[in-house]
Amino acid sequence: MLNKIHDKFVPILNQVIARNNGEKEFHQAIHEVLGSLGHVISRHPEYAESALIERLCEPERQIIFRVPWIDDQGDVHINRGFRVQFNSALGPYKGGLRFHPTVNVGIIKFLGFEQTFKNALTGMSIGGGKGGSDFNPRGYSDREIMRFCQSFMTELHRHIGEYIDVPAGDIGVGGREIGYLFGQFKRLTNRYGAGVITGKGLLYGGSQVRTEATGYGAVYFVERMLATKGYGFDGRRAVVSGSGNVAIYTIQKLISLGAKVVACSDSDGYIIDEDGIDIDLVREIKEKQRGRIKEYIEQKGKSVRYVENSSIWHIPCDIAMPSAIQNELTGDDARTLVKNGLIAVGEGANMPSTPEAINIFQEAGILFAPGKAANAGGVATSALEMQQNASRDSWTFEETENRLAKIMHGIHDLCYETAEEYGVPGDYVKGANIAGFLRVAKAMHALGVI
Ligand code: NDP
Ligand code: 2IT
Repeated sequence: MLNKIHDKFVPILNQVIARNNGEKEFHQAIHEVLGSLGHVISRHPEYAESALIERLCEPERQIIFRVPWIDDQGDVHINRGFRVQFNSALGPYKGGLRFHPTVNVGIIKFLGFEQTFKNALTGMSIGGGKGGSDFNPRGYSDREIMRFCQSFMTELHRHIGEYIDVPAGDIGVGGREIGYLFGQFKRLTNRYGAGVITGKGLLYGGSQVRTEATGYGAVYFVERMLATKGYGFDGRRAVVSGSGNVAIYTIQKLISLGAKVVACSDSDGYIIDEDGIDIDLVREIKEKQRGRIKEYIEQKGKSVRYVENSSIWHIPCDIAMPSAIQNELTGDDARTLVKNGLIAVGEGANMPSTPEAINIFQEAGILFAPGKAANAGGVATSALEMQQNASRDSWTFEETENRLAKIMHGIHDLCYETAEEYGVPGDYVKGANIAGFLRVAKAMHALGVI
């Protein structure tokens, strides 16, 4: 169930669908943004001129390449690598790399499109891009991961640079992978060009708080959103999907602000701990041992259950923070959450709620923070890392976290105020899409037809 869009945009959407055959997540992301722009175009007809919207929907450049690598048994594998350089009106392309078996060009395009608006919302000089591979890192040794990353970078290095395109992590790409990728970049170019990639380790040009930034940032956004209704986190029951980078630091921050997080998951199942999730144990299992979330029950015993083949969103909660993958929260899940008394949703992942789910939340008056606003803390802190690299400086944890909190509050307020200004108060989806669009469109308009 997709929302109606302004008549003017129907041919644009039809062209996107025809030109990007079968790429349903990309169509979905474009449809959602076009669905927010009707009011903008009546106020700013100049942004519909010179095919600006059509240009915005077409990536500036798409690179697809072969990634051959050799496993520990000596067998050769071939994966496919991608980098979609979506929009550079506001700055060099910026966005993560995803290593996951579901990756294809349509997934990378949807992520690059979303990234363009997200990065605009931060107010920093970063354009939008995304990349990755259909490589599934699960079960491979460190050496295999290293050889894969080296092969991936052997091609990618021709296309990136501090002033061109600056990748970072996403699903399946964390500190270990960024280290191998940067190591190979450095070797190929004979330069310590730290500003070419973000999410680096603290010893080699990384920033404090980058690891925590997406999760912490999402919680800061939701905190500000709850405050508009006079609510806080204290004593609230929360469910967070996933148990990767975003989920872990979302849970950690929620707990520190007084919420009780009762469940988290991985792609095999979820755990529910009525005593509240022990985040140090989750970190031990997932970050140190690279294990599965079900191992949590072996260590915890009684109050914990592990459930497979069932939706985590059927657990009653006040606050839901989907932090795993796109379209993980369906219309059915949304109905159940609303029935169970939900008050707010903060999307840590990119596009985790289906369009039907979003409609259900909004119609029920649930506070809903869309991913492109709520999870912008990761990329914003990447931009802070770029800033530190360029000035050869490094800031303390406290200073960096203060900056992150300020940026997230600013993004919240921008979305909130834009929604009011355009006659849709409380609609953070439209607020984020309109505010992000206005920044990109103004820059594109000023730069001419390129
Ligand atoms: P990670 O690889 O660290 O973690 C991903 C988590 O999601 C894992 O626990 C994974 O489980 C789980 N997962 C994947 N697919 C499913 C599924 N179908 N059902 C349930 N769980 C699933 O990735 P991140 O935490 O970095 O990314 C999570 C989301 O946040 C993504 O949408 C990403 O685009 C978005 N994001 C990430 C940012 C970052 O800075 N890292 C910034 C902004 C957004 P399993 O191990 O079983 O695969
Ligand atoms: O989706 C995202 O914003 C990210 N994966 C982080 C991108 C970045 O460049 O830090």
